[in-house]
This record gives sequence, C-alpha cells and structure tokens, in this order.
Amino acid sequence: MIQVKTYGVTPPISLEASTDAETSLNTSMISELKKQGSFESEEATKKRYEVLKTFQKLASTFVYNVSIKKNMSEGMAKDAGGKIFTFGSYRLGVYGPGSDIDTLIVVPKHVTREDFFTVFADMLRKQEDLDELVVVSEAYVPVIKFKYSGISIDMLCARLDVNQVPLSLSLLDKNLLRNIDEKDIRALNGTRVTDEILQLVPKPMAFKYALRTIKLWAQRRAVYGNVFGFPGGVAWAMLVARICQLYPNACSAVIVIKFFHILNQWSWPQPVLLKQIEDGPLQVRVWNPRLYAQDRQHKMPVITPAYPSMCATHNITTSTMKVILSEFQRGSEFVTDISLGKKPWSSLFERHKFFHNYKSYLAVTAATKGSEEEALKWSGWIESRLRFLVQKLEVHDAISLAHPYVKYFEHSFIIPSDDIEGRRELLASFGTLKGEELMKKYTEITDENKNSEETKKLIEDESNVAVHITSLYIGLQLQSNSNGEGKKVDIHMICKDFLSFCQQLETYDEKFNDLQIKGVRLYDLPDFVYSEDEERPVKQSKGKK
Ligand code: 3AT
Ligand code: MN
Ligand code: MN
Repeated sequence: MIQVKTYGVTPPISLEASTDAETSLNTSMISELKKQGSFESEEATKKRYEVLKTFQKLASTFVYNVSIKKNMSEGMAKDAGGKIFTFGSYRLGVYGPGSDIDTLIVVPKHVTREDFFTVFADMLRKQEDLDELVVVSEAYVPVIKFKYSGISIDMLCARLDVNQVPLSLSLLDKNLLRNIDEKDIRALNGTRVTDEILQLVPKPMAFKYALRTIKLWAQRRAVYGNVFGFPGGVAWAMLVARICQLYPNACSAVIVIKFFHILNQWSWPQPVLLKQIEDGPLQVRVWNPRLYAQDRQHKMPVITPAYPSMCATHNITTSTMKVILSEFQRGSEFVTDISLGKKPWSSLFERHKFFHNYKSYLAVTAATKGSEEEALKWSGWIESRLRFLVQKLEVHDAISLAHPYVKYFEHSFIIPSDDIEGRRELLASFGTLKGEELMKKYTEITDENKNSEETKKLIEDESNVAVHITSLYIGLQLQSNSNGEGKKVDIHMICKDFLSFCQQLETYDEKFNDLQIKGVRLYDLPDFVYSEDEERPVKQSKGKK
C-alpha cells in the first residue's frame, strides 16, 4: 500500500516504492544480517514471549497481593491490575541472541516503589530458574536486574496516579505523568519514547531491518555507546526513523543508503526531530536551544519525541563528532559502491581499526581490591566520566583529536596479600604490553573459572586479595607542526586534574580503589585490545626496503 500520510516535521522527499534492483539489494542486505548473527532463532524468540507472559502473571499477582495487604476488597484488588511494558531493543524488534529484555511494570497509586523492591523482589527470589538478582534501588533510574531461564532482564517500576492499571492501558497520554515523582517519570520515559518512535515510522518492518543494519554498522565501527560520547541505541533508532519518514515507501536497503547520504550532508547543529516538540502539563524542562544555553551546546542534537522531549545525544564531544562524521562519510561512499554492485554489504560492517590508527594512546585503568560488585561501582563511575577527560584533552593546543574507545576491558587476578610490590608494579604498567607480561604471574579470574570451587577457595583465602582492573583507551591525534612532526605534548596537568576529580567521587576509597592514566605508544598496546582474528600492527624497521 502506498503511504500518503505525512510523518515528521517536513513532507517526505520521495513517495516512490522500491524498484526491482532495490528489492534485490534489500534481500542481500537481510541475508548478510543473518550471516552476521543479527537474528536469534524462532524458538529463542518464542521463549522471550513466554517469559514475558510469566512476568505479566507475576505482576498481576504482585499488585493483587499488595492491594489485599492494604485492606482492599477482593474485587477491587483484582481490578487494580498491573501491566508489564517493554522498551529497548526488544520493543523495537531489533534484539539479537545476546540481548536482554528491558521491562517496565506499571502499578496503580496504592502500590509503591518500596513494595516493588521488597514484595516483588521477594516474589522473584522464589521463582525457579531465576538467578543473579541485583536490586539497584538507589540509582537515577532504580531497577531490578536478573536472569530468568538464561535471559537477562532489566525491570523498572512506575507508579501512576490512577486506581487501576488495566491491560489495555497505553502510556502515550502525557497526562498520565501528572502527580507522579521524577523517578516514575524517568522509568516511564524508555517505553514512552520507543512507543512513539514506532508510531512515527510509516512502515515498522522497513524500519526494523534498517535499524539492525545501522546498529551492526555502528558497533563494528565503534561509534555506538552513549556513555562514551557516541549515539546509543535510542539515538540511532531515532536517526533511522527520521529517514523512514522521508522515504515512507522505501525498503530497508534504500533507507540505509539514504541514511548515510543524508546524515553525511546534515547541517548540524540543526536538530533531528521526529515531530514538533510538545508542551506539557509538568514543570519539567523540555529541550529548547532558544531558551537554554546548555541545549545550544549540543553538537548533533537528536530529540526524543515523547513529552518531555530531551536530547539523546548530549554526550557527543568535538572529537566524537569528528569520528561520527567521518564514519558517515565512509558509510556514504560504501553504500554508493554497494548499490552499484562494486562492494558487498559485508564491507560496510568491517571492523574498525581503532588500535591501529593512532601513534599515541592514553590508557585509563581503574582498579579495585575486593568484590566484583565494588569493582563494578568504581569502574562504572570512571567510565561515565571518561568523556570529561576527552573534553579537556580535545581543547589542548597540541591535540587535534581525543578519540575514546567505546568498550572497556576487564581483568581480575588473585594476588598474594603480602605481594604489595608486585601489585604496585602490575597496576603501574597495566594497559601496556609490559603489564600484560606481568599479568602472567598471577591467577586470572575469568567468567569460566570464577564459580569453580578452586577459585572460590583462593579468593576466600585471607592470604590473597582479588584485584579487578578495568582499562579504557583514548586515541590521541597530535597537531603536527610545520616540520610535520608532532608537537611535544604536556598533558600532565589535565591527567592530574582528572585523577583528583575522580578521587573526590563519593565511591572512592584510597584503600581499595586505584586510578591511573598512562601514555601508551601504538606498539606497546597489549594483545588483549585486539580481537582474535585481528593482527597487531608490526613495526616497520626503518631504512630497510
Ligand atoms: P541490547 O539489545 O539490549 O544490547 P538495547 O538498545 O536494548 O540493546 P540496553 O538494554 O542497554 O540497550 O538499554 C535499553 C534502554 O535502557 C536504553 C536506555 O533508554 C535505557 N538505559 C540503558 N542503560 C541505562 C542507564 N545506565 N541508565 C538509564 N537508562 C539506561
Ligand atoms: Mn536491552
Ligand atoms: Mn537493558
């Protein structure tokens, strides 16, 4: 069916349906996605569906039990309802074999968040086939995380100012946000945004395959990850959705091709909008660069459609923007060749060369002596602050680009408590090739051995300590002077400031936490930064032919 309804803030660019050539390009794109492992099996998807049904039942029981406990009649308690929503990749239909399910349980006003974290958490604990339950009640967005039947699940809770939450409830109505607290608004936001995105694209199936392609491309090219200053899943989804609006009848392959051509030419900081920004009933800030200086700083704004609209890409820095733009340009050239039959789709997904491209890197290593949970807390804080270091570096005269890598590397070791010198040495050189050599002296705790009796014994033995180390990398491109040589760079002060800034964090405890920044030359990078099928760069000896 040819679409005529207008989606988005401007009329479409073209209403053309796909040609035969485009349809065949689309077929080859989808078969490449399959080859790359983007889809999970039908049984696995069915299992997700069954899991959600189980949790819907559990949610209703939870609301019913709490209602009875609060002296409601049987009938009222039954009608109180409770509903499970989803968001994230599952809701968008772009999940792969390793994806979690992001869920939200919406409850009526007499059920509190406290009930969720106590009563509901206890109900979860009693479930068979459920493990790794973690209750994160104090976070910006409180969440319960667990694994059920092998699938990771994130579950948020939102309480509405209503007496009943029937299964027919939709969250699109912004009046539902009245009289609820900020944490509830934030919990609702994920679902409200994904639901609106899906309503704002003309052909959801064309959108989903195109988004799978863009997500895979962004991951392979290392431009995926909100914390590190790149667009995250929601931002990439909105960018694809905008292209779908402009080509309402195009197939996914055409959407992908136009995606690169249009974004390669986009006049940033003109925002990407899926609809006009709405006003609403609350005293909350809505993205508005005319009103707020902070919003004018956003370099590549992509704005969420659901009230209250926000910029999903506020973390992008000057450097990450340069990286993203150069990837758009590469993508644009590649899809041109792909559409001419000169290159296969697989070329679009070639792995990035981050650990080949720079002569100098900074390795930021965050270490924790103690439990894995403590370590996650400390490294999590450092990760979320890495972009502040990037922002300081990129304005330095001698640095033209400070490029953060979008993944961290984790290692854990068992070290004898009295080997203080060895531990010091390991931390001092960790993140370099030399540090990798020193690693070999100690027993490494891995996902495979961490639950074995032998490892547990070693960890519990008081004459040992467990040390967890997370390494993050920033690639540095130096300004070259007139001789074409890199200027001498003194970034000592910047690093020192960053270290003291991190040491002021509430979670920092000098007895347990350690943080270091070191300069690492390309050929001194450790092997662990390279993937299995990637060769590390080899130094060309000078003068020889
Ligand atoms: P996967 O297929 O699960 O890898 P995804 O897009 O579903 O991709 P996530 O499950 O990590 O990614 O995140 C889903 C949404 O949850 C995205 C964002 O709106 C929200 N979210 C993720 N991490 C955080 C966080 N630390 N704080 C607040 N919201 C978050
Ligand atoms: Mn997810
Ligand atoms: Mn998640």
